[in-house]
Amino acid sequence: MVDLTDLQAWQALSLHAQENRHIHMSDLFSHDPQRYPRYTIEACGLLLDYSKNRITDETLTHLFALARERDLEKWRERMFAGEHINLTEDRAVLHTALRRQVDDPAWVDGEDVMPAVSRVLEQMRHFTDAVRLGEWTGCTGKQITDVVNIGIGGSDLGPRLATEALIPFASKNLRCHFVSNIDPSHLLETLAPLSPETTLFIVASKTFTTQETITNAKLARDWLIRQVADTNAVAKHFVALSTNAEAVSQFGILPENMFEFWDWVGGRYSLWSAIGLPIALSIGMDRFEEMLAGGRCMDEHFRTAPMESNMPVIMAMLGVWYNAFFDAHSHAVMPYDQYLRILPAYLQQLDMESNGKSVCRDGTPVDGPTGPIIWGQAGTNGQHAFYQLIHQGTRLIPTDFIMPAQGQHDLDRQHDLLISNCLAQTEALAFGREDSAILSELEQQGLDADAIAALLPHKRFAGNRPSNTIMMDELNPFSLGALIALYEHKVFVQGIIWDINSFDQWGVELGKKLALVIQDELQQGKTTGAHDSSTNGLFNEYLKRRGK
Ligand code: G6Q
Repeated sequence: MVDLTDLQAWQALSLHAQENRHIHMSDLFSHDPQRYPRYTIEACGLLLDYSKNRITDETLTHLFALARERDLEKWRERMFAGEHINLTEDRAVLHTALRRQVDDPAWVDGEDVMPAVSRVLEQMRHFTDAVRLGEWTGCTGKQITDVVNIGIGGSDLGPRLATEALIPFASKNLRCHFVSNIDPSHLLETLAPLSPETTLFIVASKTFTTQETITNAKLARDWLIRQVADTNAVAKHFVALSTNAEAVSQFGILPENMFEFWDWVGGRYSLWSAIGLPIALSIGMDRFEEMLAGGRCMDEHFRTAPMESNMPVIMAMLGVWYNAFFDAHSHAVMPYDQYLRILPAYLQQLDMESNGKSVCRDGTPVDGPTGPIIWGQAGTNGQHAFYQLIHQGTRLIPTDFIMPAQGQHDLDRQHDLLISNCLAQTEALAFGREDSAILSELEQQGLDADAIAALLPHKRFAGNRPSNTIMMDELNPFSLGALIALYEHKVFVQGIIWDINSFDQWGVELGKKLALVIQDELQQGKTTGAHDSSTNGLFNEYLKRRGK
């Protein structure tokens, strides 16, 4: 594969970036009254306004040329066709099949996977109906009131995001809790107010070997059996979501209580699979399928829309632009909706685990920076904390603002206040504040010329800070599905441009292995001494402080 920076489109883009380095969004807007309609697109109920970016038509032309030179369209088809594009794990990447119409075949290694997808969806429907209607009861015949999902990473963040985001659509009779951390405080604090007779545990683990999840699941199983004094209780209180039937059965969960998924579903792309069971329990299977439909709509858009009006492609290429030519190390996501407060954490995994790579597909070093640091928080909280750095710091931080037009409560005035903050931030970031406005304000305050001159640099807002705004009618299962799929495809496109495998995660695997070594040493009460002096020192200090 040709190095990124050797590509013709890249070189044209690089020259264009140098020539337009000092262009200001104020000028771009004042020269083009049509800039908003020109740089706004809609898909699947989402509106993307990308006009507040440091781009012109020429920038976009170069960016799309780059995507074409990188064969984006071919790679996109390879993904949807179920080819093994996850090379290092020799796997297909087909989470899109999970949200396909069940009569629309999807092939992996010569087999149509849709009958299996459909079977698990039916199993989920049957089970969620039974629990929600009170037909599935705990071991003492009581209705289930609390669901505890035990899982981590991809087996936690997706279902947690969607369950929390869709609380307004949730059953009032069933509360969902999520336990991920191996720190026992997480599970014990969650269980403290719960009754074992009415609690259902979901052990969510693709591999069913993840230390955190299995340790917490065992602790939960002990808690249940001890409290109800019935070793058979597991059958009525534990279900598993996994690809590993053997390990599930060894744990003691009945085969009929296991919901299967497959190795072509990556962990961080798995909320659409059986891993979505807590979402379905919370909002019901019909609503869960609306979420799948939102994802499917975005798949169709991504697959068929020309690049120039393709939302994930546009967002991805803007990210590539800032990453490469504006030294943008991070990308912020600010949902102006409290129900989306988990979104930044979810996208952190989706993006950083996928594109936090430093070698190309063929193992050679990448040619330039890859995935940015993703961060953010639900608005308006961040405005009173870290937005300062986005406005006046030395780094350029492209930011996505997300806003539903309708709030979830009958409090229009307060929703207007929320949204006015969101719009004001995008405006301030793009246009800053003219010196003349600051001067007249300071003069009105009666300050003398020296004081004004001293204050002016501190009060100056240069603006020209880029943002996207994504608006939807309301946050509901369909729009949430479309939004998540939008980001999934954005991450995919960037991976293609950087020529990396967005679908493995060897860094995560390393962490899992290293902890096992130290864990064994701690159990023996001594280190082999094979670590560095810092790790050995901390190990011994830890034992000393524990009185061992
Ligand atoms: C996701 C990652 C990782 C994974 C967790 C949990 O893409 O692989 O976050 O989801 O490590 O793994 P299990 O589901 O196998 O327990």
